[in-house]
Amino acid sequence: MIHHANHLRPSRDGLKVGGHQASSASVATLMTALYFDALRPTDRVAVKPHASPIFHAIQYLLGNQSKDQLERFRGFGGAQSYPSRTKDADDVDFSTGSVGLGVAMTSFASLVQDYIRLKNFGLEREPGRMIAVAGDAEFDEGNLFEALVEGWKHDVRNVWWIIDYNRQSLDAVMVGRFSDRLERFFRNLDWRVEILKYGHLLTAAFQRPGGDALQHWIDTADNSRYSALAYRGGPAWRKELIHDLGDTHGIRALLDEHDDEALGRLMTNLGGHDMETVCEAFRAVPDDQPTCFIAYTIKGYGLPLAGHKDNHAGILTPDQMTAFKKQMHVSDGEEWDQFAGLETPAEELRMFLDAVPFGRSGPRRYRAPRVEVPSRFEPPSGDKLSTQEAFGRFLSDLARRHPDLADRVVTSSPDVTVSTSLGSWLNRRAIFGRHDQGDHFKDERILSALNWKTSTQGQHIELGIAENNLFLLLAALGLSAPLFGERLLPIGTVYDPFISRGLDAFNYACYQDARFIVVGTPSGISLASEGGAHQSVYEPLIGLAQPGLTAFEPTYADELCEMLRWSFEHLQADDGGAVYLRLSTRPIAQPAREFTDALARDVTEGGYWLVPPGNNTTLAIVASGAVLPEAIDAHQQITEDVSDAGLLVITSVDRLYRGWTDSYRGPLGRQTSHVSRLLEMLPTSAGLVTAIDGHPSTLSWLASVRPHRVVPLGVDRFGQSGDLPDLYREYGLDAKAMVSAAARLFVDG
Ligand SMILES: Cc1ncc(C[n+]2csc(CCOP(=O)(O)OP(=O)(O)O)c2C)c(N)n1
Ligand SMILES: [Mg+2]
Repeated sequence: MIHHANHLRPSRDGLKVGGHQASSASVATLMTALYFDALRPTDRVAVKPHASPIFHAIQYLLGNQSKDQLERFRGFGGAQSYPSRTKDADDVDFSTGSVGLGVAMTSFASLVQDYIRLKNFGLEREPGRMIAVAGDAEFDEGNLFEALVEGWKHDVRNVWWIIDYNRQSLDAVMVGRFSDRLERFFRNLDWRVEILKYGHLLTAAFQRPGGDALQHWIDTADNSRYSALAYRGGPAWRKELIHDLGDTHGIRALLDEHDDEALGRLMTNLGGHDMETVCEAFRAVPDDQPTCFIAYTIKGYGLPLAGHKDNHAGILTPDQMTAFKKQMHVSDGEEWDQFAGLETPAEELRMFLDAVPFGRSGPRRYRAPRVEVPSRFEPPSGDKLSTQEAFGRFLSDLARRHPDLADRVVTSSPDVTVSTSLGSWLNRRAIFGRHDQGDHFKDERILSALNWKTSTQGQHIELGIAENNLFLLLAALGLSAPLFGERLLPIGTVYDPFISRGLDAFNYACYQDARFIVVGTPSGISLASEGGAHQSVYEPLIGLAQPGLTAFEPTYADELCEMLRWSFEHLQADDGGAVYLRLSTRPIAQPAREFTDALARDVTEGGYWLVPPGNNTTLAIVASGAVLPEAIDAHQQITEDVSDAGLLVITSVDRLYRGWTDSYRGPLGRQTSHVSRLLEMLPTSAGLVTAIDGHPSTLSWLASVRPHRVVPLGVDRFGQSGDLPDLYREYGLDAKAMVSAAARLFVDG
C-alpha cells in the first residue's frame, strides 16, 4: 500500500495552479486512500472542485490520464480546472464546480441506482457506492441540506460523503466547531458519522503523561490560532505549548523528544492526513447506511503555505518550489516521472498500481440499448385543449398503447405532480418507493381521483418542493445509461416560473450532458388567475440560451405529441441533449388538420406558416405558444387591409436560432436554415409583429435574418392577477395590440 501522500508531486506548472495547490494538498490522503484502496469499479465519485489536480494525478498513475493533459492543466485543451464529465478525458463520474451540486448529486444517483435495480434492470453489476469528496465550505450551500432531507425521505443507501474538514474556504478560516453542528445534522437524518480528527501520532501522544492536557489544548484551540501555528511550524508550536502547558507534567518531555520538524509533524497529524486512519475508516464501513466522514485536515498540508488564511490564492515561489522538490527527492526533469522521489522499487509500485481494484475496471461509461420510439403518436382528441392537458393525456395514452417505451419513462415533480397533470399517468404507473406502501385513503374507500400507492415498481418519483432537487434528480436519471448501463427517459414537471429556483442545478445537469425532459407548466401571464409571482417572463430566454438544451413552446396538441416523439429520440442520440417544453393551462381550439410529415418536420425544426404570405406582402404576424388565438384574430382583422399578410407559428425559437447561427458558422457560401427559408417567403420590405407570452426579446432577433423590421410584443414587467382578456390587454398581447403594432410598422416604416 502507498503509505504517504508524498507520492503526489506538484506539477511543473504548479506555480500557476493557485488555490488548487493548497486544496489538493489538504485532500491528498483522502483521495489516495479512496482511489487506491477503497473504491470498486461500480463506485461513482463526485470530486470537489479544488481536488481536480489530485484527481487527474491519480488517473495519471492509473494510466487513464496523459502527461500532455496534465501539463496543460487549466490551459486550453488540457485537464479541466474542475472535474468535468464532458470535457475531461479521464473518466470523471460527476462534474463539480458549482459548490454543493456535485455532493448532492451522489444522493440522487444512489436513488436512481436503487430505482433501476428494483426494476430488475442491470442486475449483472454489483451496486456501487455513490461517493462525494466534499469541501467543508460546501455546507454553506443550502442545496446540500435540501438533498439530505430528500434523501432521508427516500431512504437512500450506499452514499458516502467525505468532508475535507480543512476549516477554510476561499476567503478565510471558518468559525469554530462547525463539525459538531454538521455531525448533528447528519445523525438527525440517520446517517452514520465517522469523525477522523487525529492521526496515530497524536493519538499515541494523548496516551502519554500530559496527553489529556495536550488533547484539551488542541480541541479548544481557535481554528485561526491552530491554522496560524500550522503555518508557522515547529518553533512556534514549541513556544506556545511551553507558554500554555509548560508546567503540565509530561509536556516538556514530549517536546524534548521532538525536534522542530517532528513537532510540526506531530501537531498537524490530523485524521485526514493519516493514511492508516483513513484507510481503516473506509474499510470499516459495514453496510449500506449513508455515511459521512468528517476528516480533519489542513489546507496546504505539506506545503510552505499550509494553514495560512490567504493560501487559497497562494502560489509557491520558484525558490519554494525548488525546496519542495528537494524535500520530495524529485530532481529537475523528473517531475512527470510516475515514481520519482520514491524509495520503493518501481517494479513493486507498478505491481501495486496494477492490482488497484478501481484501476482494473476497464471502461466505466456504459452504452444502453436504444428504446424504440414510434414514428408518430396519435394526439389526444378534443376540440379545445391546453398543452398541459394534452401532455397529461399523452402520458396516460403512452402507458396504455406503448408499454415498452412507457416502461423506460420515469416522471418526477417537486410537489406539483397533480397540478401539472401527471395524475392519470400516476394512476397507471404508481409512485416509486423502496418499500411498498398502500394508499390509505383508497383502502378506506375515501373517494379520490388519485391512487397514491407507493411501490418498488412505481415510475414516478415524488419530491418535496425544492426545485434544485428536481434538477439534480433529472441529472442523475438522465445519466443512468452511461452510469448504470440502463436507459431511462426522465420527465420532470415544474411550474415554469420556478425553473429559476433550480436554475443552477438545471445548468449543471445540462453541463453533464444528462438526458431528460423538463416540462415548465403552467407558464406566462396566460396563467392570469394565479398572479404575478406565478407568471413566468424570462424562461423562454433560458430555453433559447441554455447550452445542452432544446426548448419548444407548442400551441396545439398535435405539435406537442410530435415534440415529445422528437424528444424521446433526441434523449437517446449520441449528439442529443435535454429538452424543455414550455406549456400552458389555457384551453385552445384545436385545428382540424392532417398532421403531415412536412408539418411534423417544420414543427420540430421550429416553425411553420399557418397562413403563408403572398409574394409581395407587407406584413406577417409571428406568434409562439398560448397567444396564437390572439394572433389569428389579429391576422383576420389585418387581412381586411393587407389581404396577403402571413401568419407564422413559432414552435421552437431555440431550434430556429440554432439553425440560423449554425448556417453562418459553416464554410463560406450560401448556407440555409429553417428560419431563413421561412422568412425568404417575405420580401425584405415587409414588417413582422412578433408575439410571445414571455420576454419580447425572445423573438425580436428574427429582424436580423433577412432582415425585416420587427415590432416585438410580449411581457417585460411583472404580471398580476386578473382574467385573461384583462391581462392580455394590459400587457399588450391582445389582438388589438397586435393590430396597432402592425399599423405602427407602416407609420414608422
Ligand atoms: C456556487 C458557487 N459559488 C462560489 C464558488 C467559488 N468557490 C469555489 S470553491 C469555494 C470555496 C471552497 O471551499 P471548500 O469547499 O471548503 O473547499 P477548499 O477550498 O477548502 O478545498 C468557492 C466560494 C463556486 N465555485 N460555486
Ligand atoms: Mg475547505
